[in-house]
Amino acid sequence: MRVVDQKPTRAIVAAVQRPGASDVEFESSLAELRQLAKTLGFEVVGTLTQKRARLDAEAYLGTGKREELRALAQAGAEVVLVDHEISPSQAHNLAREIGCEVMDRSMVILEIFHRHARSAAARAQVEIARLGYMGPRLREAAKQAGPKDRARSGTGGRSGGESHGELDRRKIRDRIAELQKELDAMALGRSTQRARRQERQGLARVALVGYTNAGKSTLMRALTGNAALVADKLFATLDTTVRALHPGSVPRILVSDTVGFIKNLPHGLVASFKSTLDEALEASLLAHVVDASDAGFERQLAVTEEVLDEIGAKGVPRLLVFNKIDRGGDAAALRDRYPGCVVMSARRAADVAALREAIVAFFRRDLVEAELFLPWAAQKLRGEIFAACEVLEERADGDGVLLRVRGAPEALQRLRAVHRR
Ligand SMILES: Nc1nc2c(ncn2[C@@H]2O[C@H](COP(=O)(O)OP(=O)(O)O)[C@@H](O)[C@H]2O)c(=O)[nH]1
Ligand SMILES: [Mg+2]
Repeated sequence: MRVVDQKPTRAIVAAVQRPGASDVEFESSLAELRQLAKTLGFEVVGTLTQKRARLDAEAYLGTGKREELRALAQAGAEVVLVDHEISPSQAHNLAREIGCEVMDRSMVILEIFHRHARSAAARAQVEIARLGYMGPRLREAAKQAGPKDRARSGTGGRSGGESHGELDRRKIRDRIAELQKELDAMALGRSTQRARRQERQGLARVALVGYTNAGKSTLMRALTGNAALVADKLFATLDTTVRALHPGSVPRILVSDTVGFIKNLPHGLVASFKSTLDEALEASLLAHVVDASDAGFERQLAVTEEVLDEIGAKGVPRLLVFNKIDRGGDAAALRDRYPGCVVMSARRAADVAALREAIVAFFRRDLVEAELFLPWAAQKLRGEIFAACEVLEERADGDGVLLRVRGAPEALQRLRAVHRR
């Protein structure tokens, strides 16, 4: 939706605190929304909150607060992010009154999922959720457009008396049905997907999973540095959230940053969240990043593991990473309780180096030695072999080169298969 280049979109976060919500819950939800906004590349320039028994039926905030928000927005903000799911008419009225765009929590989250959806299934699932969300909003817009709109109906091929709103509603319904059919067909084609996955699993891939704000993107940057984007054709469709570990290693290890878990995930978005997370299944190692300084980390850890099981990642090996230990948490107790875990701070270079070592060690663990014969006619494969394996010895041998290599069994198998083609 917004392409962020040099200048980030300035956003204001606005929220009503109802009597049921404790200060801690309220603050934590706001902090999460700010982090979600940052994930979208927004710069949060202000926050406006109000204690109120009920959300204002007309425009979410009370009249006085709306005035305040308008002044704040006019001082330099392009979008207001509301920390609730609000109705289309509330959003519409608020936007009109304060004179800038309004996004509610669901819309912010949908935008993030949209950016993370890679597989055809994830894209279809997110699109369905987006259409479900957009539907009522288009209707609201049509209603606001009012009689003018209706007067034009009956022309231009529309059946008599059908307004733009009704037409859009029908189009959306049809599109959702179509996407649902596609999804069903994909479910039938699962076995081919699995095969493709296995092929990819032969490559060394580690996916960072965990809650929003745990430090995944920070660790991603720290682990991959300014390494060039991965230009492997297998990953041509992937974006900047996949990068090579830097400094490099043999075999080359790819790190991917997955969509974060969200504490306040609107119910209607659960299915699209899970489908978007399914890229984690393509990794052979999941680095589960936990904010050790968060009082609720144990519950977050449990929820993450549950959902990973649900999407079929139960068998994928884990590396538990307790991050932000500089902010709090008991390192000794964590090491004791979760054997094999890494306790660290992304702010300490030595800790990042230790995490890198743990990841490299994982992929080294089950490397095997093998000999590959590369005929002179197949020298194009050389680069691929050197990227996937450590080459221990190289000997010219009659019709080609004999390479003694060390690599992952799956990678060796894949190379042999390509070789034979
Ligand atoms: N104190 C501290 N802050 C961290 C650490 N790692 C990340 N952060 C901060 O936590 C916030 C969320 O980090 P981010 O990487 O965006 O989290 P993500 O949502 O999991 O991708 C950012 O403000 C980071 O600067 C850490 O080890 N210590
Ligand atoms: Mg992130």
